[in-house]
Amino acid sequence: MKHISINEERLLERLQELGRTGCEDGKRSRVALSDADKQGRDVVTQWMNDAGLDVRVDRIGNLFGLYGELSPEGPDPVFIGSHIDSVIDAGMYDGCYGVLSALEVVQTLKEAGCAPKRPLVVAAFTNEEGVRYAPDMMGSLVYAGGFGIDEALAVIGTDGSVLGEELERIGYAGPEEPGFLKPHAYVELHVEQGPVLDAEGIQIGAVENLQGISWQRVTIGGVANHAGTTPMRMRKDAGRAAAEVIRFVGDRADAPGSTSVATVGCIEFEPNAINVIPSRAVFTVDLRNPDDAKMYADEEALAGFLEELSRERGVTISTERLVRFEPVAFDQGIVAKIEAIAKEHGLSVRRMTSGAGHDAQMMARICPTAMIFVPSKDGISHNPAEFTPAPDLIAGARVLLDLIHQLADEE
Ligand code: HGY
Ligand code: MN
Ligand code: MN
Repeated sequence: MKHISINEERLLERLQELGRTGCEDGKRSRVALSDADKQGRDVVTQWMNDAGLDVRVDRIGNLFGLYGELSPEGPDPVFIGSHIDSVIDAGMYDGCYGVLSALEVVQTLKEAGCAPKRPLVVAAFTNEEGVRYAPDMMGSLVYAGGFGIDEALAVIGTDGSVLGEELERIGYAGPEEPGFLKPHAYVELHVEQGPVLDAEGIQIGAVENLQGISWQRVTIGGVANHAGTTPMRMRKDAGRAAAEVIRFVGDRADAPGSTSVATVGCIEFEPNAINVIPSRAVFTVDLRNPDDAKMYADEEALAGFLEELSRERGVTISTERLVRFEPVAFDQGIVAKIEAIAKEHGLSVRRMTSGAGHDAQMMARICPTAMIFVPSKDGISHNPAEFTPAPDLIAGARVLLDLIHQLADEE
C-alpha cells in the first residue's frame, strides 16, 4: 500500500480536547446521555463533519461517520469504533482513543485519496459503560440485535431518569434503525486497562477473546435498631450481612488457582445513619471469568452463600440480574493480521484476553471482530490516573491504519 501515515498531532490533540469535555471540579465524568456526554458527542460529530464523513445517528444514539459509496447491493462496510461515554471520575483514553483513532484512520485514508473497495464506518456506541443505565455495552448490544430498542429506550437509570427521554433531551435520538448497516468486519482499538502489556514491556495486544461478565444487584433487608442498646444477638444488621457478601466474593476470586475476578462497586445503606443498625443494604456484584462454566459456578456459589447468610443473620436477601454476557472469541484471521502488521512495524506483540467488556463483545455477534490493545501505565483504568504514552498511542493507530486498509480491500 502506498505509504500513508496518520496525522499524529491531530490525533493527540483531539484526545486532549475530547478529554477536556465533561470535566467539573477537576473530575471527568462523561456519563451516558448526560450534558457532559452531549458535549463530547457534539465535538466528535463536528470532527466527523470536518473530515467530510456522512454523519448518521441511530435510534439508540449510536453515532456513525460514513466514508465511501454505501448501497444495498454494494460491499458491506468495515466498522471501526468504540465509545466516548465514561465512568465517574474517569481517565481520558478509555473508549475515546478508539473512536478518535478510527476517525484519524478514515480521515487519513480519505485525505490520501484512497477509495477502498469497502466503505468505512467510524462508530461511537452509546452507553458502553453501563454506569447510569444497565446493561453496559448497550448501544452496540442493541445494534447487534441483542437488546430490543424499545426495551432499551425504557430503561430507568440509577438516577430515576428514562433513557429514551435523556436521549431526546441531548438531541441524539436518531432516525436510523439499529443494525441499519451490516458490517463486513469490526475492529476496536483500546487501551488495555490492565497490567499485562505494561508489565511485560509489550507494545501491541492482539486480543483473541474477552471474558464473561455477570452483574447483579443484591438487596438485604434487616431491621433498623438502636446501635447502642440492641444486644448483638438481637440484631438483624443488613450492613454487616453486606460486608460478609463482599468478603465472600473477594475471597472466592482470590482462592488459589482461581481465574475469576469480583468486586462490589456500588453500595447504599438505609437509613444510613451513624447510630442506626442498617435496615437495608443495596449493592452490586460484578463477577467475571474467561470460562463461562467457571463464571456460572461463581454465580451458583454466591447464590448458595446468600441463602445460608439469610438464615444465619435473619435477614431477607433478594437478587436482580442486571447483565450476563458470555465470554467471546474474536476472529482468528483478523487477530493473525494484527500480529503480522505489528511485526511489520517492528513492534512487540502478544495474543491476550480482554479483562474488560467492550463494544467488540457485541459486534462479534454479527461480524468477524477483533481488538488491538496498547499498554496502560501500571494497568490503571477507570481512574483519572489512566495513562498511555504518546508513542504507544501512535503505534496502535498505525497498526489500525494498515489493518483497516487490508480489510477494506477484501473481497
Ligand atoms: O465493565 C466493563 O468492563 C466496561 O468498562 N464497560
Ligand atoms: Mn472502554
Ligand atoms: Mn470502561
